Amino acid sequence: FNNFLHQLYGIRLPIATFDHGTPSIKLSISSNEETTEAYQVEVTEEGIDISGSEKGIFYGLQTTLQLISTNNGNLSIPTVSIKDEPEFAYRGIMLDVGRHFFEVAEIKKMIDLMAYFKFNKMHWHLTEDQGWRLEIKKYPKLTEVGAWRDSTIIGQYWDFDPFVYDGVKHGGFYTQEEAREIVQYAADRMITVIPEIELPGHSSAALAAHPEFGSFKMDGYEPKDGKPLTGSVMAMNEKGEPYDNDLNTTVPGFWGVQPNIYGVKEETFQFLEDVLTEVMDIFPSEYIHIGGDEAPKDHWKTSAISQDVIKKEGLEDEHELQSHFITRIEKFLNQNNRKLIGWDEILEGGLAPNATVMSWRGEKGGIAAAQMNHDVIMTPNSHMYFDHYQAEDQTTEPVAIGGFLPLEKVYSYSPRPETLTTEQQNHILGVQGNLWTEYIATNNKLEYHLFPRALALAEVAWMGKTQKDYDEFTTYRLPHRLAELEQINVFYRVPEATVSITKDP
Ligand code: NAG
Repeated sequence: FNNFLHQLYGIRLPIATFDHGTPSIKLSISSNEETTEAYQVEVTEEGIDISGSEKGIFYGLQTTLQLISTNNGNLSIPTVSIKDEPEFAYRGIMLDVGRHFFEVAEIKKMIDLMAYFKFNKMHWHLTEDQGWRLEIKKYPKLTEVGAWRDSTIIGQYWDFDPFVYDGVKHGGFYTQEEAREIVQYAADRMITVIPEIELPGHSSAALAAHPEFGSFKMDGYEPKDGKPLTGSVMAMNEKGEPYDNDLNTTVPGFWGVQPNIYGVKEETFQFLEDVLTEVMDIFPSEYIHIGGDEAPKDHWKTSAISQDVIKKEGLEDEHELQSHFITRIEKFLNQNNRKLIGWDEILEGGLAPNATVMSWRGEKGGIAAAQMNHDVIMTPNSHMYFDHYQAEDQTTEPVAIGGFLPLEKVYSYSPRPETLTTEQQNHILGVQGNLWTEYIATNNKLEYHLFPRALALAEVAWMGKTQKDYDEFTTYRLPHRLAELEQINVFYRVPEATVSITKDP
């Protein structure tokens, strides 16, 4: 609290000491209930009283900070009496560090901001086709090989044929010590870090390091008519040669859906369990995210080993094979007292028995899961994809992945679909904004995509449908918050209605 106050106004306030004459802040624990985030703030001329659980007091402090303003160089705070608690228990932001690596200092800066806006989950997308970002002691090649790519495609991949590359080596990874430091830093700010280790798809970087855990050519498949299978993208490597899109022997420097995925075989399960064991040791979170999205099944269709599993297990098709794969990983996580969470594709072929679903292709997957009494996090790409453009005229904005997501649309989102019964709605644990970083290579741009949209999400997540009010948000709170972001050097997009853009990311 005081550090932030100091950054904002160059002042620190005495906390927990009551000294008449000097306004001070008294904190009292009024609940030992660990999960409750409710708090009360009483501001009188005598001072500021904040009470609640440990978490509640933390949020009370954030509210107090947000109420403070300067008036001719003096700090002022209105006298108020507030009783508050969040609408949703899960209030998240996802950061993709796979497409581009971000330094520990920037992650900490984002965690500080998330805490200030009362987010309590950071979903950390640590592995991708284009980079594996977490040190795994048992498999050092994952970061020696998988954390680096030789070059990165310039512009959108449909802009050029053949692709144009920047020729710049890109990469980086977090040591286990750094990851632990982030976990602790976040925990001190009431934020749980949920790690994501993607499987069975989006795993090219891992498979570049360990092709033996893949499913293609490694287990007896011969290309038809000498032609390799292709994924959604036909590509050239940086030397202008056709990219071996099926084998993925190098870490790809272009985006899209890659065809090479993990193979369904014992040595792969052993590998993944080893990796997850180290991951669980670093991350105490209840949830472990296992990805599950966009895994093309072509290789499984042609792999003798996969087809054998289908036969042996009496499975219908490759979708059921994916479900078999994920259910086996879930069993392992559950045995270790963790819960599996995955993108909504994990519904295909049958949902693993205890899985929580992150609904990204709209709300459909989330609705289906809630109807099956599974827990859900809503993160639809229509309202919660912060990698999308913030202006309708895309030429006025730095290049992004496509899609248009203005502030107001984020604000308008309500995570509990009305088609669900009240009981089913209770399975919607919360909401999350996703920041994919294909086109986000710098800290400034990362912040520019997050802010101010994360502020709208903060109100969606905390206030719920009945309390939030867009006009009030933009008239009273937003300008104040933007001034603070400016003060602490956070890049943000100035919303159209306020002033013209003064900063260029
Ligand atoms: C999806 C991919 C993601 C990509 C993003 C871009 C999910 C769950 N999967 O295609 O890897 O970065 O959209 O908006 O979102």
